[in-house]
Amino acid sequence: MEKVIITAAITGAVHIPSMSDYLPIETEQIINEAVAANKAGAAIVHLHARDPKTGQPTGSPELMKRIVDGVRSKCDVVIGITTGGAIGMTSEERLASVPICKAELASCNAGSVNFCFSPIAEKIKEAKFDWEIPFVKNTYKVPFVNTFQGIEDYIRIMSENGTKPEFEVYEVGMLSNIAYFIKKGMLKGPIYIQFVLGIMGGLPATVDNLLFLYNSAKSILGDKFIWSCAAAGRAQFDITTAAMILGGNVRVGLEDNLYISKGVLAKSNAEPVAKVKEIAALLDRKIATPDEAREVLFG
Ligand code: KMH
Ligand code: ZN
Repeated sequence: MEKVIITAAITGAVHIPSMSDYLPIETEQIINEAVAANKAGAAIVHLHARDPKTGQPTGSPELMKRIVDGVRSKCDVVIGITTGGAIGMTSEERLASVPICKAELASCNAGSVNFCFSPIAEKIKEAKFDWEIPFVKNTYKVPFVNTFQGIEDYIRIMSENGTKPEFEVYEVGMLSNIAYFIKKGMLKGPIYIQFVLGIMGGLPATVDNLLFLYNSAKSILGDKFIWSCAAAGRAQFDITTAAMILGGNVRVGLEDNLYISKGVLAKSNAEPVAKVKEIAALLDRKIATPDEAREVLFG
């Protein structure tokens, strides 16, 4: 089996600061977390920007550029930036960092889906910041929009800037959306897919669903795709372990799961990276370096 490419998704745009003091929100903190995750074994980091004072997700290209430059100056990890942004952001906001950062990878969400995390509001007794509760509640009524026109624009703008799309797939129909753009001749080189399970509105995080997506991808796209798997919440380590058994790559990190084990908050992104690296070792799978990941992703 190939080496496992570990991606660390550092902070995301789902969790809110009131859920964990360890969620990185300041720019330097996000940079340092990414660098430490790389030291712990991550070959790729997936980055979102947050307002350094309030932790609110932001599409600010200036902040993203500061984060990307900071990480680049300190290590050679493969950098992937988000174009998913946060629920409610416009396409312009979500895409603004692509031409500014010219990162090696950017997420490209492969279809529209409900992406709800409003139940978080019920668990917060006292919010640290005013934006947090309205932000999570809003996801009950606002979908995550990724139309065909949108996906086409994202692919085109990434291609113009030397950035490879990482397709985020939450539902099986999204694989056919990717196939459409392959047929249209818009995608070169191996297709890179991130299966994201466990989002309320998408496929639940079960081994059956992972197998279903993996087998569907093989029948819809053929064998020429590279895949990784992320799972939101407590299923993170079960599902990423199953993905490694199937020969896939994995994504962990505080974007997807704030806990390192039942009831125990992860104190850093390096912790889940180290844990998944340990599981990989038990499965006899070696870890890819950033350059080895580049070889696989870009040939
Ligand atoms: N924040 C979510 C709405 C991505 O980075 O592209 C989307 C997300 C996926 O986090
Ligand atoms: Zn993300």
